[in-house]
Amino acid sequence: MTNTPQAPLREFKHFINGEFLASRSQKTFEKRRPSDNALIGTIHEGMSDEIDAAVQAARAALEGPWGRMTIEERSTLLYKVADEITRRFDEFVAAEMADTGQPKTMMEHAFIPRGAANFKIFADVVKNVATESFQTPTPDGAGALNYAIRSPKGVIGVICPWNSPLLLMTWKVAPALACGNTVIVKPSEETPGTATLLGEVMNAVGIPKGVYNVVHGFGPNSAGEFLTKHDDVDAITFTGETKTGAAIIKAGADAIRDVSFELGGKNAGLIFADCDFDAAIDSAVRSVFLNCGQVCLGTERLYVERPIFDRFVTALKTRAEALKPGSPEDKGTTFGPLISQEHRNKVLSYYQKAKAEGATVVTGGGVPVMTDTLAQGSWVEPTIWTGLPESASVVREEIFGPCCHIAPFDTEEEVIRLANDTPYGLSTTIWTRDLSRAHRVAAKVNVGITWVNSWFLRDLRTPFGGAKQSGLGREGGVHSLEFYSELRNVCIKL
Ligand code: NAD
Ligand code: 6OH
Repeated sequence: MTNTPQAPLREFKHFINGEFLASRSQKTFEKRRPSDNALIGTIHEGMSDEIDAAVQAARAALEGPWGRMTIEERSTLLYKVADEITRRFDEFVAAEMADTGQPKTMMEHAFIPRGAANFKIFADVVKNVATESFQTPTPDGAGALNYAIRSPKGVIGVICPWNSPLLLMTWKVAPALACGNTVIVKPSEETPGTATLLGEVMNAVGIPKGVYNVVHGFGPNSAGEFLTKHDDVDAITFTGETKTGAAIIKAGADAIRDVSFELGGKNAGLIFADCDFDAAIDSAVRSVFLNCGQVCLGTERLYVERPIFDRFVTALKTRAEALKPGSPEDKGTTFGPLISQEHRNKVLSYYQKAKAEGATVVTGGGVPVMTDTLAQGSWVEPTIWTGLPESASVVREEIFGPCCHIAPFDTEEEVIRLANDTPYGLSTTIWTRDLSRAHRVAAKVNVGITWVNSWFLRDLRTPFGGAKQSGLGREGGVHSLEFYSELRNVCIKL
């Protein structure tokens, strides 16, 4: 195991109207690296002055060259954004790796390529989606033609989490820009890196100033809250915790501001005895432990049909114990740290609660032994519990850590009831070779996304979002266009 190399201290400034700016208040806060808790930079904290400046720049850009561009011209520029991210691939990988501590291989193969791909996908979607039109009968027999026009919604506030920063931010910024809006991004206070680099990319490819703005800071009484309360912001798109979503709705209630929310989850995996066992185990290892369990679509509840329960628990334990925590740069590292010491305290408090509530700890439950500087990082062990009732807090509450509870089930009806017994409704995975059962169960689990014999297999044209407390609205493909544009009807009497 090697230490993570020291990097020069970075200063993360806001990106407003095409320029990198310090906070007027000069307030800054520290960015520490999750793998070893080393100080890697200072972040300027934006307050209402910075949000005001960014909103003004974004509003002005709507009236400027950006507002006059054709869809073709905008799409061409978005392709250039994607190409420039790819050209500066190593810098994006390094920035996200430093911010999150997750293995380089995962950044290289999944998260950063997807950040670039989002721009191409939405450039294509916006060019290829038609709007509806109707021939309407009229009493004089001449008729009328009704058709719809999409226009930009305006200035969009984009509030982001830390768990896969570039992927989740561009999944919102790309369709917003494709539809002709301008944006103010408030990255998570934990992950300033790639949002800041994207400002350089925007300037390099000629995105007009004021179209893409970034204001760093926290949520309450800081950049996040000031953005959600600003009178001249037309809509807020947010990914993060359910309780933060509630605060954002309250902040925008008087202004009747439109919102799109991707929120928390407590996702279930349903493993039937007839499944492809090895494939189900491979998938469970990913869905429970990828990104150190900090994936909204991850699985924290597994229900396994009784005939294969013991075999499944043993196999997942073996695989969990084979994960290799280490420096994100090491090729052999397969398991990263949690995002921060604060989040580690939260996850470890659930590890304690599970024991107090009577769990059988199949594996993990503590902190791994790390050497040298890595000993200071926010590491926890991959953890599996069995034996808890459904009322236990680790079975009910979103932990957002590398852990799961596994329970046996006997019938299809029972497992559907267990899967749905949660205030959340983001995603489910179903493992079975019985196609009829797969369709039947998929129709009955109340979630936004169900994967059958797979997990995190994404087609970016599909509707994405959560049921119940896991979200409001859908994004993806044409569904993103619905949110990021104002659809207006024109009725022409013929
Ligand atoms: P969080 O809600 O704590 O923070 C998200 C963002 O909101 C941050 O930028 C934060 O500064 C900001 N914020 C916090 N309070 C605010 C306020 N009052 N007003 C305005 N902004 C505020 O979430 P997190 O801890 O960064 O991310 C983890 C959570 O995100 C988990 O619950 C996870 O399930 C969820 N998530 C959901 C999806 C999805 O697609 N459904 C995807 C990723 C993460
Ligand atoms: C959450 O942590 C990951 C969400 C992923 C997506 O929104 C996506 O589009 O793949």
